[in-house]
Amino acid sequence: MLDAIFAAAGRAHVVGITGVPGSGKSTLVAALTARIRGTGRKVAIIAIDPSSPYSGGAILGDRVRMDALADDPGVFVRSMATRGALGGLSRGTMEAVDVFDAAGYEMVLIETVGVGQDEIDVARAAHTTVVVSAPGLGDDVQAIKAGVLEIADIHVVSKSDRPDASRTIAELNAMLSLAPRSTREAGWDTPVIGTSAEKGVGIDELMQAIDRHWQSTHQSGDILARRSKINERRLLKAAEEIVRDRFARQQDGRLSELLARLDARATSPRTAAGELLNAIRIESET
Ligand SMILES: Nc1nc2c(ncn2[C@@H]2O[C@H](COP(=O)(O)OP(=O)(O)OP(=O)(O)O)[C@@H](O)[C@H]2O)c(=O)[nH]1
Ligand SMILES: [Mg+2]
Repeated sequence: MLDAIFAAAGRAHVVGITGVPGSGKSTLVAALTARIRGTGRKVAIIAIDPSSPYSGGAILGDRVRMDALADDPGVFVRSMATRGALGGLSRGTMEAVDVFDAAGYEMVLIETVGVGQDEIDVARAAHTTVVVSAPGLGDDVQAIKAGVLEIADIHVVSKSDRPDASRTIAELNAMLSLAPRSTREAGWDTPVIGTSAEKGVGIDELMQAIDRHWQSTHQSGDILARRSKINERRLLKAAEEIVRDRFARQQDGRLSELLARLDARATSPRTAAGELLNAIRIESET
């Protein structure tokens, strides 16, 4: 069924929204979704790991924020745990994207808490990556701290109703003007947009920037490279998973035998790995 769904997918605009805990992602996603709905498009929201220790109580808060959207049949909200997947997004996340895509949702928004590797991961899964920074969460611009400056197609400074927001916007603009050209995409100037979900400021501008980025990637042809990269990553991850799964099933047989030989230094890890892969292949052929 997943094969059929994958074949039917490929039209949706997948937008990753990432940022440090509490930066206002969920509030922004709710406001943005309402705005996108105004254009008639259907929106699916995947919120990654709401149970994370970094966002205690977020589920309830998100429910409240998403409540206004709950009665809208054109919006589907799905929370997903990372299930310990390296890099935050599990294979299931991308399969959920396929399901929404094939079901005719024009926009799929993926909200991930940016704590380490996760924001890089969402950037590799999305066509457009929005990095959210909140003013006053630290002295430095948080995006720099997390090393995510170059993954952002669009920077958002949330809570722009706060007095220190303009300083954060200025800092981000200054950092971007220093960023090496090589990390920039042809024909795209990464905008820095101040938003206040509470006051309804900048939401329209953000939606337009997201739409413009989508158009820009199509005009430059970059969308093809992005799609290909996403597929490559999914293929490698799936292969990894299959191999890990098969290894686990070798636990009692071939694996323990190889381990014994390794312990005796009768073989090397590399040679043993080759033998293990051979054993797996023979197993799957029979
Ligand atoms: N002043 C102000 N506060 C905001 C705004 N948007 C969100 N907040 C507040 O910031 C806090 C965090 O908002 P969330 O939307 O839950 O942030 P988040 O990034 O999704 O948080 P996690 O998912 O826990 O990482 C809440 O208390 C919001 O009320 C805004 O535009 N202005
Ligand atoms: Mg959230």
